[in-house]
Amino acid sequence: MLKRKDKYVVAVVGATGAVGGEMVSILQERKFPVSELRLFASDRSEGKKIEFKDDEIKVEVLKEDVFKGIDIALFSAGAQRSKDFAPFAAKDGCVVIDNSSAWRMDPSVPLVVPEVNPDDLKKHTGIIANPNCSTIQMVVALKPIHDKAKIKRIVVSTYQAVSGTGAKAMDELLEQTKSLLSFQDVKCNVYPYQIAFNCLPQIDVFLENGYTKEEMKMVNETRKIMGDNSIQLTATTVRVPVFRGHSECVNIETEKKLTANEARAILAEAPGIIIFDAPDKGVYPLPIDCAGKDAVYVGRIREDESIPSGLNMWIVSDNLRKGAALNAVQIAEKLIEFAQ
Ligand code: 25A
Ligand code: L14
Repeated sequence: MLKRKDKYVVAVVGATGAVGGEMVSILQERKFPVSELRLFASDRSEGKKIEFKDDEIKVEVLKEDVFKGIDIALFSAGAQRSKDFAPFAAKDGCVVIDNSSAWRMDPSVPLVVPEVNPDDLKKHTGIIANPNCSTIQMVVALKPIHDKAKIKRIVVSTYQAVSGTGAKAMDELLEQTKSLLSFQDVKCNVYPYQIAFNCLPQIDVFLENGYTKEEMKMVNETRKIMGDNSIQLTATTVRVPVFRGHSECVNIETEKKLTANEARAILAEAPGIIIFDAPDKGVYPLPIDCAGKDAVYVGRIREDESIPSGLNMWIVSDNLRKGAALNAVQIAEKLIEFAQ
């Protein structure tokens, strides 16, 4: 457990990356009680300077023995780094909040979205997992409905931004777009096929059951976070040429019938959600509007007329913020609240 202090020594591992950079700015924006910030990345970035408050902090190379004296480490340097280094951090008394898929399904590791299952944090033993971006925004919107009407089945299709893959993927979308607009050949380094002006129905690797790993993360993580293994769920995850902001088309079947208005009223009261739903005025959430914002935006709420009790909705959120860096910092804030 984290010991209560006025201020904490905080580390960001992967600080030069797309999510790591966002973590540094969110710590600053939310006035997180930081006594010292340490930044780590690969040797490629050693000595690079990153601004934090009125200081410039030098990026250090990640090593096994750097964690002594660090209270909280936010990891975002890929699953392999998390597997290799998080145990060393935990051994040295540092609480790890890990943004990768490395530890999420480990039964001894809490998988937490503060609006949904904050109390799971109390059981941590040094490593806490931050869920997958698409899963986070979906459970923020579905938990309040599950509590009122019990969700039996979820069918979700995602439209995911390239920033989920990191800074290199954002460069690839930009470069391919420039090439195509100037009649040059496109180069594919990050994705298997051209992403500019295209959609790719593959995120992460394919598994034996024909689903992608990203799709199965949504299935397994949703059940773990909601604490209900009886929820049936099937997912199709698609990459679209959007820089920032994941969108999701979500269909649910509930035990108790909810009208669209009842669902809207439940979501209007729920934490972390903003409803953008006025079809008569053409109002619904768009990734370009949600980029840089903290909330999970919900719109297009309507009854599924093909079954007795079902709903459709469109859920959008900034994948680098609520989907990653913000959720991790909110976990750290909850840990402080629980600290003694
Ligand atoms: O989420 P991301 O974006 O995928 O980032 C993942 C995070 O995990 C870290 C990684 O650190 C990053 O912080 N990480 C990876 N392996 C790690 C390890 N073993 C590790 N941390 C610890 N231990 P990093 O130092 O590898 O990341 C820096 C890379 O991210 C680029 N970048 C950051 N912000 C960016 C951005 N690129 C575009 N837009 C942004 N906003 C960063 O770019 C660097 O590539 P750069 O501008 O600092 O440098 C680009 C130059 O680097 C050269 N280059 C690229 N790869 C290599 C290389 N040079 C030598 N060897 C390479 N393998 C490029 O040619 C370019 O000139
Ligand atoms: O959190 O968009 O497991 O490429 C791995 C790949 C998140 C997003 C995770 C992507 C992700 C991701």
